[in-house]
Amino acid sequence: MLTRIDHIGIACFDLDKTVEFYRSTYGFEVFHTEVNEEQGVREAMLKINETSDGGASYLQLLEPTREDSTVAKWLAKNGEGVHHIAFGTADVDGVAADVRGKGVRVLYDEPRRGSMGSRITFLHPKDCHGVLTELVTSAEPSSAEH
Ligand code: CMX
Ligand code: CO
Repeated sequence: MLTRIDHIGIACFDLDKTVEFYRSTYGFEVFHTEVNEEQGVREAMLKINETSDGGASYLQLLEPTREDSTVAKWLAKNGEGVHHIAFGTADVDGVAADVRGKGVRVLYDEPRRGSMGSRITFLHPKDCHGVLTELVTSAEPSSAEH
């Protein structure tokens, strides 16, 4: 069961400048930053609000760390903008299996590590009406998440 919009992933050329735009324009502050070498990104998570499932919704600002990363390739083709959406669930394995059974390509055999120790997988945009879709289970889902 998907219970929240966990984050919107936004690809940018310069993470620091983009963070400053969201801070000075809207007042959003950085909640967390990290480099995810496997995904080839340096990222900032800006928490927007808590959600009723015990989780939260974020903006995920993404800057590529290497030329061959998926985000670098996407930026070269499209320029900056919304790269993916992510739905939160307490059971990324179960939801991935369910959507796979409905004929949607799930990109990873097993979920991989995402922001803040979460477990993530992706659904192919060509099977999701043009939207690269991520599924997320937080590192420590609260008991309220279901
Ligand atoms: N949104 C919508 N469509 C997309 C897309 C995106 N983000 N990325 C690629 N596509 C489309 C392309 O436009 C292209 O369509 P056309 O054939 O009609 O031109 C098609 O998908 C293939 O695109 P491509 O440029 O050849 O890219 P690849 O097939 O090499 O890779 C994908 C696409 C989805 C498999 C790859 O981006 C991927 O594995 N993504 C998951 C991992 C990821 O995005 N990590 C970064 C974020 C990490 C995080 O959120 O923590
Ligand atoms: Co993401």
